[in-house]
Amino acid sequence: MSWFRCIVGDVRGGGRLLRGLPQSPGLPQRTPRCFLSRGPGPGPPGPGLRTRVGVGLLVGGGLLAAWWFVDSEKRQNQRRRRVEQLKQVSLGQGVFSLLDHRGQRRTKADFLGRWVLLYFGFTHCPDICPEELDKLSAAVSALDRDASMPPVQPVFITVDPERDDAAALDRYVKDFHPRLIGLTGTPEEVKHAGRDYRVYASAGPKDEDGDYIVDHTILIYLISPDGLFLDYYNRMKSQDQITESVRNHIKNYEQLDPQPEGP
Ligand SMILES: [Cu+2]
Repeated sequence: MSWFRCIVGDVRGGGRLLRGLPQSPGLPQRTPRCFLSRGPGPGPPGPGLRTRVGVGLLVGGGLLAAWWFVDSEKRQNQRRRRVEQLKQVSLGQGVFSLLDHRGQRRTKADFLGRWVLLYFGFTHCPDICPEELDKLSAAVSALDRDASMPPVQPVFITVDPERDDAAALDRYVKDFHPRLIGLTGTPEEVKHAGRDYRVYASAGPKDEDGDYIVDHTILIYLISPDGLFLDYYNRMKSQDQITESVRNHIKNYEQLDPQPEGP
């Protein structure tokens, strides 16, 4: 088979080969020069548009996968570093084993994998504990209404195990959030749980009715699904401030840990 070959530039200098241009003899050397060739055919046509797009997509996809891998590695490393830093804070590092308001034994491990808002108080507290638990419950309810947020578990641990048995807690938690878990135990168990969060609690003198007030730390603690203390909220924090803070903690945490949580 024969066809025309066209060369741009000086043939002796190894000019660029063009294929299929019409024959145009007598043109200056630097313009395409075409001549009849009897060599092998031009072969199959070069890569088509579809092939080039396919290759482009493959290369792009490969780069994207590499970027994703590096990025997720980076986030995992950030997460590991943060967990180590939080462990050094050494708040809430121990384990507790207490009875819930239904009489079931609950340990700290039962709450792993869940966000927890934790408050220490006592059911006979005249004003502060109800106010703080109202705030805590309202923050949990606000987060419940946000479909992008995982459920946050509200927990109340008594500092007054003498009066707050499971039955008393059962009556009390109903006044706040439907998911609120009340926890109690022996004085030693309760003291141990409180000490872990550096909670101060001291019962005052009894009045003629045997009633007494317990002076105690007033803080709401935020615990991550790793069981680590992340933040605390004092009485000055409003329900909206708590909600916003918890929301931000959850968002930051999920950015560091893109894997979905287990059941
Ligand atoms: Cu109180």
